[in-house]
Amino acid sequence: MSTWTVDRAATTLLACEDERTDREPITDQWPDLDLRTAYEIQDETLRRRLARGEHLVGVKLGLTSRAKQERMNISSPLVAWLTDAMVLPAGAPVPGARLIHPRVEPEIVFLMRERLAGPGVTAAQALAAVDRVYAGAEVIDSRYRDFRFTLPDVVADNASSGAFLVGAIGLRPEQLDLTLEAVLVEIDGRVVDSATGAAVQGNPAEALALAANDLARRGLAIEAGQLVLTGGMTDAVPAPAGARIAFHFSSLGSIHLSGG
Ligand code: 0L1
Ligand code: MG
Repeated sequence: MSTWTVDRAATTLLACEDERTDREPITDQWPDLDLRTAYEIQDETLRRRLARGEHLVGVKLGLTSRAKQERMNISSPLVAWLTDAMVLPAGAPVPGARLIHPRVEPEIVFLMRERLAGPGVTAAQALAAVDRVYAGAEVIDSRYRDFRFTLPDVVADNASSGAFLVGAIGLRPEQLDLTLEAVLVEIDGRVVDSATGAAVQGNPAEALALAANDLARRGLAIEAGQLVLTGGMTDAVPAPAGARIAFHFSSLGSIHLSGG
């Protein structure tokens, strides 16, 4: 019988984060860890973040694009939490000194005007609850060595949350075509990857609906005023000290980051 519990897993993952140490996947020692329990671990880590003074600012989706799913060899999207401690001020470098092995990915971000509660939310209903759409950059940082994990592992680990940045241009949803919104990923002046919003579940609004419906299974909802990161559009890129990373969106502007 496994000696792992929700409490022990939450303590272990938050300690890895605080101490900047990586580890083997929890499922190596707790192979029976199921998704429901993994989300309980995720919620327990959120409870502890809030207890130490962080504030919940939104929701993030992970593994919503084929590029990300193929890289991680996991075919199901997942949902996790964003707190204010993860916000990266514009112009700040990737906080390499507090992270283990950060990687950066471009995302489409929604700012919610209304509460969105599943089940049964459609993409159109989801979009109707959005106030503004932004470009975003997520700095992911798995607590698992070499980013090796199963779906329950990464759910428990709050979907590799690290830091995130929201761009300066906020458009109303009707001002752009989310499926055609393109991003070019540039590193040190060289374009290394590209995608459009269609990479994210066919339409980022589908990802938003998915998040609301998924949260509803736990009796939760996306609240007005919260941000939703809809998931990496491309594979994530490493952010070594000194690297100059830019995500150029077709309508939402550019986000510039330096490796730290
Ligand atoms: O580490 C990971 O790539 C899992 C989190 C996925 C984040 C994303 O797809 O946006
Ligand atoms: Mg992401």
